[in-house]
Amino acid sequence: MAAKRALITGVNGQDGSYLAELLLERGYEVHGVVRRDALEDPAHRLANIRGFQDRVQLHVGALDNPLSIYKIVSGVRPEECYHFASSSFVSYNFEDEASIVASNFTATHSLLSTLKELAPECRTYFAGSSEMFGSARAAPQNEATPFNPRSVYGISKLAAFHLARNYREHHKMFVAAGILYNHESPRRGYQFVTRKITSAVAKIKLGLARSVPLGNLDASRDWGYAPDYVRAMHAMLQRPAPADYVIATGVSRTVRQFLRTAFSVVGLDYEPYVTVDPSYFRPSEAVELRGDATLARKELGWAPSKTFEDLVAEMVESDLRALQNGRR
Ligand code: G4F
Repeated sequence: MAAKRALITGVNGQDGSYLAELLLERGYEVHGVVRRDALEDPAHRLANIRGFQDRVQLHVGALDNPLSIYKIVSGVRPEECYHFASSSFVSYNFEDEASIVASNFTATHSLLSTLKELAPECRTYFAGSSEMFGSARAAPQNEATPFNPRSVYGISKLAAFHLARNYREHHKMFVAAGILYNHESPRRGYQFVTRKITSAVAKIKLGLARSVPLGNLDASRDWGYAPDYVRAMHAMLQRPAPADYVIATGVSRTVRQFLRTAFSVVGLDYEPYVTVDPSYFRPSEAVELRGDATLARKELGWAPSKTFEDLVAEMVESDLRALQNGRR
């Protein structure tokens, strides 16, 4: 039987790279979209796919250029498409608004409208986010919880989520959306709090840094393990019919708990090494963001595989190894 063809936008990001590995293991022909600047700085921008890049067919494209997406989809004719390329940092900086809307909403529209024309049978995954719940009315949140986004990031993701639903309901395309809570790994970007902490722990342990500046230590998040979350995405596209699923562990922890756990991996107490910098503060949630993945457990047979402690340890140990091997 011919291998299934999958197209992944943002294949060099955390989720794109784990998903590419999973699909390769399962015998797919994997195509990935990357921006030209990634090819110009492969040591950094393609680091996540370094181990298997030769098995992924890379296409240079920019999702803000509909013609480039049209050409890629027309050449690949994917049977499954996973759309990750977007702005992923939750910024409250109003100057970022136009670019966030362009990468999260307009680019999703370009991709879906192109798939409708060229590959209407393609099964598509859209990456929604717990930020769409924003200032949530209740915890834990599930697929029926009202959305109440309060960052441009959350608003643009929610608009794209409604667009994805529209393509499913109106154009009868197979479009499934994950409403994903924070998911972390050694491939997480350094701007996110978990990686910022684990890379600082590694530097402090090796005497390369003295402290880490952070925002609100009492902020809480439902943190899971990224490779588990890409398993859920793949399972969504294997269902008889498309739907939306919350993917989360159901347990939230504070930044302080993350810190304590990360420093304990190297036998240190966190307190002497942390400074609080108000510039990292964001509006805090009155109701915590914590997900209820009952539907995914029932319909996708999905469950997280890693404990919080093991996730944190894997990230710290990976950052230590990278420094010891001169990679960071
Ligand atoms: O790691 P974060 O920046 O992730 P955030 O904002 O929750 O967003 C991530 O998860 C979302 C849900 O899946 C995605 F939609 C989104 O794309 C991204 O992947 O911040 C986590 C928490 C926040 O409450 C923040 O206020 O950590 C708090 N925090 C405290 N000090 C900090 C810091 N966050 C960052 N980035 N840097 C700090 O120094």
